[in-house]
Amino acid sequence: MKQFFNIINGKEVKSSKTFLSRNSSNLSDVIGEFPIADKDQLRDACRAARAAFTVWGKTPAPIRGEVIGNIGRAIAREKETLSQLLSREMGKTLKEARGDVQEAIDTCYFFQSEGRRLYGQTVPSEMRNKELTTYRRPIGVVGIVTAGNFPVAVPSWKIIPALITGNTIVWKPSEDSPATSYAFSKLLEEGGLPDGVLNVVFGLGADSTGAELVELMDEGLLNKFAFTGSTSVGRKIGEIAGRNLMHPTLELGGKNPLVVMRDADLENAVSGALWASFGTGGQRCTSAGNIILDAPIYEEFKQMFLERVKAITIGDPIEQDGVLYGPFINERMYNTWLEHYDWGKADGAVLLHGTGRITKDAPFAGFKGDPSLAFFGSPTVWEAKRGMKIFQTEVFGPTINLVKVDGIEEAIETANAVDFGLSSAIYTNDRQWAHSFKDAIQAGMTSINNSTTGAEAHMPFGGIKGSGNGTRESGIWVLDGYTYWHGVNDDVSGKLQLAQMDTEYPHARAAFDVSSLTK
Ligand code: UN1
Repeated sequence: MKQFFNIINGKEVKSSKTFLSRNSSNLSDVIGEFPIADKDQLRDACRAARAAFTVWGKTPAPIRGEVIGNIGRAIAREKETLSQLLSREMGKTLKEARGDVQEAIDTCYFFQSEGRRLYGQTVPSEMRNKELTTYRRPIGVVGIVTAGNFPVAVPSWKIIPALITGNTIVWKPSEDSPATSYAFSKLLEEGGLPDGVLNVVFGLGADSTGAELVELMDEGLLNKFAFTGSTSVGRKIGEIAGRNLMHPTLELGGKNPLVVMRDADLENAVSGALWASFGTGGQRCTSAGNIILDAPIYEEFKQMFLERVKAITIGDPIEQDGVLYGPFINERMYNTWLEHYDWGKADGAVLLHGTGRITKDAPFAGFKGDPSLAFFGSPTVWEAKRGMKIFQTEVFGPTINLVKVDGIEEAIETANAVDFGLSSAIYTNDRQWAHSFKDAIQAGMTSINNSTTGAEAHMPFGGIKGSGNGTRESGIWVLDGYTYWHGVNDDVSGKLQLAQMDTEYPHARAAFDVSSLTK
């Protein structure tokens, strides 16, 4: 079996405990054995990152940009192999895996040139012979913990901006996709990162390496934390970061609304809703949670949607052709998903489609292959109402609710009636309705006539309410998460000039009374 190691200060480092990574579509296929880094190893990684920061933080930003460009080209060269590994390990389709990897390439190419900008400002001073300028400065050592559903794209949204701005990193990748993360890390190294700039520590999350890395904020070993995952873990990280006066990047859960109005192109809306609900088996933070349907098209949409649901193909996305979605990323996520059947029943929601795990005894017509090899979920559709637990709670898996409303106002109110605010979508051709939605929806991201998923790599990604703490990833906006502003006053007057006190404020002249002209 292939053995993998932590990467600390450029060296491969073993740990005494290990875990296995498996093919999510066939759990008997072991991909490799990975270390569970212990707390001392995490401290070593932080110290290596601290030492490397003194060099990397001072490397000219355009040179750091060259390294980022090299990384982008290395990932582009390995795109196909990396996508195959990603699909095998994590279970998304190859088409989606290629998209995941492409998003990292796009991120590298965007930030390569940012190395030649990273603009500060020149600001006029109120004093003569004095110049004011601002600089973006790196924050220091960044701790990163990421989820397994986007093993390349989402880490790249953190790692690449952190690197271009001169920070150094200790990254704990998800235990669901460690081989993909290891391969990605080697391509990052290949680009020309000095030893210690990127340290990669493997392990589990709760009560393991992930939680221990978070704790190191309290030991003063980290200056910044970035996390993508559940709202409950994000809150804990936010608390620890807060008492250490750090501003973490937190990308958390969602219960994303997709509204379909009475005038919408229904074919297009059904396709968008199906993809938003079941693409990646519903395991995206941007997946749709509630499809909010305008009353006049409710029945027609429901029939069209259910027909498309019955025709979905599910299976191992590498072994079978035409699969829309593959397995659950792991057994724990399957078990958590299964619970929502009880919530729906308890609240009186109507189950329109879905039978839990796909097995030989509970088959699904569109399933290809042997369902006992992994955890595959049957596409599940509920008729639900505002206030029900399945309406309010993020269900990470192939589940969607249809919710009936009457008119744009009720649609927007319903869309906002959850504690999350990540992505959102509306299907309509009415400019006024689209405008009202855009104006009133409580979300960090909105699509008009497209799915809730599929943000482009250079747009601000992030949410409001329970979906995060207002930080944004991607594009120019992410730079604020990995830099602080340094304001510099340069006084060449040769004397002590006091702002506000020695400033030559003008003396106004005698008041001019306009009414004197009309008297
Ligand atoms: C996530 O699920 O954590 O917008 C990220 C999208 C993808 C990223 C999703 N580009 O759906």
